[in-house]
Amino acid sequence: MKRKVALITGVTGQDGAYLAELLLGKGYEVHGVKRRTSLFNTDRIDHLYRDPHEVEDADSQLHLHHGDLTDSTSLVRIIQHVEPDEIYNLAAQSHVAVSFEEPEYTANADGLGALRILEAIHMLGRIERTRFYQASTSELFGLVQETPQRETTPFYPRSPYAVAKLFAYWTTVNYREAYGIYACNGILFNHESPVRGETFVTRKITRGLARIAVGLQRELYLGNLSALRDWGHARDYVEMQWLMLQQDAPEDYVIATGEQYSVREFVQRAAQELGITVRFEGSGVDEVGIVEHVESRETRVSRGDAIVRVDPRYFRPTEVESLLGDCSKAREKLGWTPRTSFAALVREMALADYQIARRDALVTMAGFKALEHHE
Ligand code: NDP
Ligand code: GDR
Repeated sequence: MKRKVALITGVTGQDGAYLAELLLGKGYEVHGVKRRTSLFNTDRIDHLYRDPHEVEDADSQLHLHHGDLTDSTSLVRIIQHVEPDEIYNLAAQSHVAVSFEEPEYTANADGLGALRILEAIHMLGRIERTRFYQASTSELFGLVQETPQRETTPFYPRSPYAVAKLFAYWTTVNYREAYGIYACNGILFNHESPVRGETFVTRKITRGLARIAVGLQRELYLGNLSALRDWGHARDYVEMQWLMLQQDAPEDYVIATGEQYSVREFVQRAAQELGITVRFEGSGVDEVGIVEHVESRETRVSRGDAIVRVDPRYFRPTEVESLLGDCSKAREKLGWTPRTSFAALVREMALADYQIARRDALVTMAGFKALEHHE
């Protein structure tokens, strides 16, 4: 039987890496679009990639193609060449705060990018042959009109990122209705992992606190500590992306855990995992949170005392204060439920960052300057 062929845009990102691994495990021939960068950007997928000169069954490997969501010619060329059965459009300028600084680029990549792929499928006569997944987002709900949010909740985007994603959402619906393409929106709530980008709040917290735990830094600067999010694990969520394209008819689905925590609670939980105490300081802090010291399990450490300071620099011109999803439709129609609890997610991320921080601390002790990355 012929292998199914999948094309993933954004394959070098968090979700792209988990999805590529999932699809390769299912026997797919997997192709990914990566953009040209001046430094290597394939860290998250290096474990999946084999030099084509060195493998016998080249089809079972990950194939990479240079392309960009802002460049139709590259997208048309790749789709024509790869002839995918399924396209997962995960590529995006995905940082909400950055979208206020680069609104036009964000609209181009995140909004028009989806249109370019859908139109390529249409123009190349692949309507019947290529299924399309669009990485839609809970940010569409923005200033929430109903809690919890589900597929029928009205949208109210609050950033250039969310507005661009709104365009992509409706373009996906429109191509489905106008041309009968099998196209779905996954309206995914925040999902994280040890390979989450370092400037998203969860990873910034686990990375920062882990570095504090090993003595590499003392302070962590954050923005709105009161923001509430519904955080799940990326590994669970990519399974749902695949499932959505395996049904008889295309539909849009909300994917969420149905549990909500604040940024402050995330900090406290991560500090607990690392066995450190944390003190919140700075303007905008309405309470002082002291986390009880947790006596060490083997993996826990007991070095630092973390100071988390609020820096208004990280506030957004318009904020999304509270998101909470209701994924009943996905549960009932697709039999999907999230597997990873909030506690397990934070633990996995904190421990992974602790390993990295410990390595960096060893390198520093050996006389090398540790690499500093700030948002
Ligand atoms: P990441 O930021 O980790 O990955 C984004 C990917 O898109 C990267 O591979 C990046 O390449 C690529 N990319 C960015 N701009 C372009 C472009 N112009 N052309 C081609 N590729 C580009 O995001 P996630 O993996 O977390 O998210 C995947 C998708 O899901 C995104 O569309 C995001 O908006 C959406 N989403 C994410 C949620 C989450 O909580 N993670 C929730 C809901 C939706 P490079 O590696 O070179 O930067
Ligand atoms: P979000 O994720 O904007 O929800 O978008 P992010 O982790 O950036 O912010 C979550 C909340 O935390 C608050 N916050 C901070 N955020 C960042 N990045 N840095 C800080 O220092 C900080 N301090 C507090 C934010 O204000 C916000 O309220 C993510 C992205 O993955 C999108 O692509 C995706 O669509 C949505 O999730 C669902």
